[in-house]
Amino acid sequence: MDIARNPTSIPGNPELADAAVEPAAPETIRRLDYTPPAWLVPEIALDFDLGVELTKVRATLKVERNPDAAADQTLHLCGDNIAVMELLVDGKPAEGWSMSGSNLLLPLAGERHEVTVETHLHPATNSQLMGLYASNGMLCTQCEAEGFRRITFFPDRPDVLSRYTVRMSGPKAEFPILLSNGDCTASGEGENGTHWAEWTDPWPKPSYLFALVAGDLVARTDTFTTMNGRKVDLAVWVRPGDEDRTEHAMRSLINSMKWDEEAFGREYDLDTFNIVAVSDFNMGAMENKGLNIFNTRYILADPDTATDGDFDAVEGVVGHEYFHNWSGNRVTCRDWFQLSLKEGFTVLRDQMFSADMGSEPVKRIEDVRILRAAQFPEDSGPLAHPIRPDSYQEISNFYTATVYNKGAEVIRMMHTMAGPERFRAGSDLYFERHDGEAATCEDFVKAMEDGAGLDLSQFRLWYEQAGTPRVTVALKHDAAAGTVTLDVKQLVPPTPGQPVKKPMPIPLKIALFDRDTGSHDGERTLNITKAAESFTFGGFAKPPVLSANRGFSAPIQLESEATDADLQFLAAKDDDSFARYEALQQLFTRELLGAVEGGPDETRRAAIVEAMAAVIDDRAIDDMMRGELMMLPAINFLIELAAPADPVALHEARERLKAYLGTRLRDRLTALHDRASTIPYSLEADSRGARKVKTQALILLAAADVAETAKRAETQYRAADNMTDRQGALAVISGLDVPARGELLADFHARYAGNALVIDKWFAIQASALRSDVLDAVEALAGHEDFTMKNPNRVRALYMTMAGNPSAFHDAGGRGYRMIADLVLALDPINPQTAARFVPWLGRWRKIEPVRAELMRAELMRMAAVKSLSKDVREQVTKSLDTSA
Ligand code: B3K
Ligand code: ZN
Repeated sequence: MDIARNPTSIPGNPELADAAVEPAAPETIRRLDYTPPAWLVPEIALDFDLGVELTKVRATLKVERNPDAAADQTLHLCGDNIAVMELLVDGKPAEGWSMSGSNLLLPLAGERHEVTVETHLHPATNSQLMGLYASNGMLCTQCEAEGFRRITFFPDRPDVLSRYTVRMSGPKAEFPILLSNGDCTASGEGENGTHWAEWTDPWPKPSYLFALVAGDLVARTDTFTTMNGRKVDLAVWVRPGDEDRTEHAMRSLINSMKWDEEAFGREYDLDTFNIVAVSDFNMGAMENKGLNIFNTRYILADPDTATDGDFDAVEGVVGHEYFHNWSGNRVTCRDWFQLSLKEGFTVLRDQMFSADMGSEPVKRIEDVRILRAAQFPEDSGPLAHPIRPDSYQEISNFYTATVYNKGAEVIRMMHTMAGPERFRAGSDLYFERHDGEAATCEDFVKAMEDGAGLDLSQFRLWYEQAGTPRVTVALKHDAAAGTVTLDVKQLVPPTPGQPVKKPMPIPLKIALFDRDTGSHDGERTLNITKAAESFTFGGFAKPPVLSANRGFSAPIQLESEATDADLQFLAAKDDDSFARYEALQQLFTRELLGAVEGGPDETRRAAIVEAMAAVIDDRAIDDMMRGELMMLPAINFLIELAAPADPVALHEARERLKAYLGTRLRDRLTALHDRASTIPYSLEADSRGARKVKTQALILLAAADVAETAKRAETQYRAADNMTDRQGALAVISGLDVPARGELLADFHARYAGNALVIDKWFAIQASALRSDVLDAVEALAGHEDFTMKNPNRVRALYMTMAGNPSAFHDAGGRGYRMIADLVLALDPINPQTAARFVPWLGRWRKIEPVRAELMRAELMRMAAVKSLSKDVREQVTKSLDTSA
């Protein structure tokens, strides 16, 4: 490593060390370069003297040589944007230390030492929201992945586990509540209106799980008694005034704790569990041991301000962070390449939890929709990576749909192959074997092999190879033999750095339906292992209808030769809800892709109307499922299939199909809306289902009859006693050219003034409107007094929504692309992590028709030419432009 290259790193000179450090050329970190840490830190004591402008931190590390590592005399401590104010070794001023870039190198002669370092932080100006920062006057931390090094010098890597003792003191009036990980072990009053608290976490943890919160907070409290009788004090901390919106979060927490005991045998392990909600947060939430910190968006919910979708998101994220207590905290990751070890598994766990709390089939459809809209494009684009990546420059860029959602699908396949009992045996063994360790994906796979009795040798490819396998199925009937043969072929497309792929093992669930009886002879799981394979089944005098990848048993792109009649049959008869949904989606997809190529297909359109009418009429399905079945595929998914795509042509074809359905099904949709409107508000499934179909009906009707639907939507808006109905109606109206539009948008803004989360909705509703003037609106909203670049939720509400609105983002003149690039450049110096999240939208240029593709690429080049780009944005821009893949 390069030591002391510039005057800022003169050892022992805090004044100079505080000066800006030249950004180093981005270094690529490789998975195979892993080496164990030379020094361990079994204990750390942190002492915070808190202030929003200045916080002083004194860290005392007990360090000892790692017997399992190569001998190294030098202790390497990571730092980022911090300076050494004082450095002691065993109580005496340290000697011979130096800086290497922003890291501290300290030569140590003995086997164990005590190292004390003081740093000074400026939370008020920390706009990156990593490390210790101020949000609305409170102090909070975010350390994953590499934020702890912005607080103190430390071996900031997940395989160094330490016992933490934290003492903090500060003005009591400003920070009446002082929280950290573990349990509060002492507290008291200090001088001059200060007070202090000491928190001890008995569980060794990596630095990324450290957390501290200080501020004026109020709590909803409750208790939970674990399966072995431990009484846990629970608290959800929010700003005064928000406490009435925490009931659902608390209920979700209690449900999560109970569920993890029952479903996975996992018990909570401290006397305290605290959740804190903060408004300025880079992502959804963070699983810090015993002190989860959340984006307010995933905590605050009540019927007036949160939609049913928001309620579900709160439940899912509260569950997710809680489940990390075992899958992430008790068993953590050896290095950041293993991120999916905790994230993929925990997403699967939260999906299973939400399915158990609500409707399993509906949850499955929602999860697949997210995977297809977010992960499939990633997997087929320039940023494609395996769920266990091989290299990175900035780890923050790898908190992706691939690591999270595809990671969950991969473990779900193990669940499918093993069955629930054996899967549970595998997960029990994993937790037992690796409790207290920093583990690898390989450890998980091995535990599943040993505990669940699976042979996963070929299956490991799912961790190694990127790209969504394309699987083609074709059914051949032999009337004479009474057999049917299924030919299955697979192709894993090339991805950056992986030009040639091996065939993947794929558990493919199928059923063969009798056309006459509408039933099948049982579901089969085929274990596909080769590039081409055939399976023959007897007992078929007549050709059956194939239902394939039932339940979305594998994260693949399936292509079949099913006729429209087959799809219509499955859409009406399939007993697997996902397969039924999928058959309809395929019908829609064929029609939309065909319409762009050569105009609508009248026969197919008629079949779609018939299928949709059957869905609306079917009393055997509940409204939650009906609402799912009524949704047309998202443009961002269609772009994948049409590549190179004309997104606006696809969007227009989709609008025309909506209008066609709205016209042909007008009476049914009106009746559906009327029926659903009579069901009173509650959080029960029938009431939620009613709200879902109401909005779906309005969406289709609006495309057919603007004036009539606007009236209907306005009535829904004005009568609404809940946010789902109000937002659903407003979103429909905001896409229409009607007088009520401006009035209702203004009403919404005035009604919820001061409620940040609802004002986010107000921005998002306008940015998602399917209107030709949406970019003008976005530009105007960027200048609105409620807009700020400092709050990631607000930035995402406006710009992430616009980027996901194909008719806006793909504006023919390239204005949408330009606006996103401008945003990235403006946001990068403030918050690089959030800025980098916008780059992949432009990175999809290869999927888009050549004229727009060139405009997208030009914006990437414009960004690439900016010298001061952060490491985060630089990596995404460079990879998005790379044509070598
Ligand atoms: N583990 C955190 C994510 C941290 C992201 C840092 N850039 C939230 C979660 O997945 O639970
Ligand atoms: Zn997570």
